[in-house]
Amino acid sequence: MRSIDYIDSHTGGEPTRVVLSGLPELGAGDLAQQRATFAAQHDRWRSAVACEPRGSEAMVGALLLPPHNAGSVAATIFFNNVGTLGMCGHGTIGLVRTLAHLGRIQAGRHAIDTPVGTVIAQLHDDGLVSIDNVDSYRHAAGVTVQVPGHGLVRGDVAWGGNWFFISRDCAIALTVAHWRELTAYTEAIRRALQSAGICGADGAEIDHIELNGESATPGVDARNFVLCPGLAYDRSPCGTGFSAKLACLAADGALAPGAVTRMESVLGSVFEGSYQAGDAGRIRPRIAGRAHLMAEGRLLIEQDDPFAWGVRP
Ligand code: PYC
Repeated sequence: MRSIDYIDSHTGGEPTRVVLSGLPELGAGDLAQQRATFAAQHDRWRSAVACEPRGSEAMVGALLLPPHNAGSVAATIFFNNVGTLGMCGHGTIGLVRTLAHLGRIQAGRHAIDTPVGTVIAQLHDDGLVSIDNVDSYRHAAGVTVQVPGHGLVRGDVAWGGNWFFISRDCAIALTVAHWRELTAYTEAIRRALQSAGICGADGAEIDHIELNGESATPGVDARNFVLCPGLAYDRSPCGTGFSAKLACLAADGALAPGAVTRMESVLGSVFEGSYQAGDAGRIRPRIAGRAHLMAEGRLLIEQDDPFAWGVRP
C-alpha cells in the first residue's frame, strides 16, 4: 500500500490538490528538469492524484517541493488530468492558502519557485492572495485560423505562464449553462491551431484557449471561458489566462500600468488584475483572488486495484 498526504482547496470553484508527501524524488536539477523527470518517469503518480477515481478532470495538483532559490518559501510543479503545467494562477492562490493553513507562512510576501520562474505571492490579512506572476507578453496579434464548422476565428497568442489563444469571436453566451458548446468550440479552435501550425514562441503548443466577452456583473469588466489542456474548462477566471489577457490589453494600450480590472469566470468567480510595465513589451501581471480549504487527507494506492493509477483519458 502506498500513501500520499494532501490538502484540497478551491479558488473560485477550481480545485487545487497540494501534495505534501508520498511522491517519488525527482532528482537533482532545476525545476524545469524536475518537471520533465516527473512527466517522463513518474506520470502514473500524476494520474493517480489528479484523475478519477481520486481526482477529476478539473483537478490541478501542486506538488510541494523545497525551495530552489534562496529567499523562496517553497517550490511547486503543477499538473492536471493530462500532464504538467508551467504555472497556475488559481493553483498558486490555493497553495498559499494551504501553506498558511499549515502554519508555514503568515500574512506577507512570499516567493514561490515554479518551472517557468519565481512568482511573488502576497497573503493579505483578510485572506486575499495576490500573485506577481511571471513576465507575460503578447506573442502575436490578430492571428486568424479557419475553424471547421465555425469559419474564420481571430485572436491573439499570448504567454501568461502557459500558452493561450485569446479570442472575442464567440456566438455562444459565456455562461456555465453552455459549457458543452463552449468546450466543443474551443476544442475545435485548438485543433485548428495545431493543424495550421500556429504555435507560441519556439514552436510551443498553444494548449489553452480563452474566450473573452462582456460581463453584466456590476464592477466586473469582462468574463472569460478557458479551455484547459485536458479539455476541462477552468471554473476560475484562470490566473495565467488573465495574465496573458493583461499582456494583450497592455500591448493594445487598453489598460494603463497599475490600473485595476476585474475578470469573472463562467461561474461568476472574480479575479482582480493589474500590471507593471517591463522591458521589450513584457509586463509583470498581478492577479488576486481567494481560495477556500476543502479537505485534508491521505490518498491510498492498493497494489491490486485495477484503477490504482487513475483512469487515464
Ligand atoms: O489559474 O492559471 C490558472 C489555471 C491554469 C489552468 C487552470 N487554472
